[in-house]
Amino acid sequence: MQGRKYYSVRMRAAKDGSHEQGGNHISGGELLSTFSDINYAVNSLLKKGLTHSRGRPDFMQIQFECINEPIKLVHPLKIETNEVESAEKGQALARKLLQQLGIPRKSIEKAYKLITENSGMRGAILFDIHLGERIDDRNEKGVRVSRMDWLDADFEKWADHFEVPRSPKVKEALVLAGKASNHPATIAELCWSDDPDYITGYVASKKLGYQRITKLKEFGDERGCRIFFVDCLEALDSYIHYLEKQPVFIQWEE
Ligand code: PML
Ligand code: MG
Repeated sequence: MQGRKYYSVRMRAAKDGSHEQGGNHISGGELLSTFSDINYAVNSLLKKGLTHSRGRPDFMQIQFECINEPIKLVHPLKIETNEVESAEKGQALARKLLQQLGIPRKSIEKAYKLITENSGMRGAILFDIHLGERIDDRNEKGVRVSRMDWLDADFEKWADHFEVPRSPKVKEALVLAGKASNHPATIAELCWSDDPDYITGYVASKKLGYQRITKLKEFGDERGCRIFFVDCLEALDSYIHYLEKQPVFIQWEE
């Protein structure tokens, strides 16, 4: 892996116009690819965007660019699955985990209010745990964590070992959560899917790992959430730069 040239390959798809025109976000995807695999990478992102449960896109952008910076290797987060009976119980557990991570209760409540008001975003909200306020200025776009991947063979070995589904959705979420929580300013990430057919979500952090919660919303609900609880006000620009630009491979086995 080291010493090879990699390309960041990205896709975003929307319906009723592009994202810039106010269209509805359908799907996004991030990969790192060698030059010889770009064809495969572009096709897999194309398929992802074209066959999405949120609907048929009428706008899609796929782009690739060469990565010139060294790629950071990050270990996967430890994983735990919390089976819950209802979305209500799942959300109560999510709040409890956020409190365990030292986030003030008042900030958690404010964050939930923000989530309810911004459920159609394609990127993430950055929320300062001390101020109890959103601190990015990306409006409805949010911050898109990018330039990251996990080689399938290594992910599949890891998934079999920890008895986790080998699903691309789980892999993508673990890649993103692993990259983000590797930065010291990330205290926690709270996420659930905007896909109507997917109700599992998670609270991720360096301290408690990737805490999967089997139910955080009802089937059919297209409102998703991705919010980072951060402690980084004075270094916001470099934090956003890390999330968007630092190339990362998740790697379990050497
Ligand atoms: C997403 O679809 O955007 C996020 C999925 C989060 C949960 C993945 C999992 O099952 O662990
Ligand atoms: Mg989605």
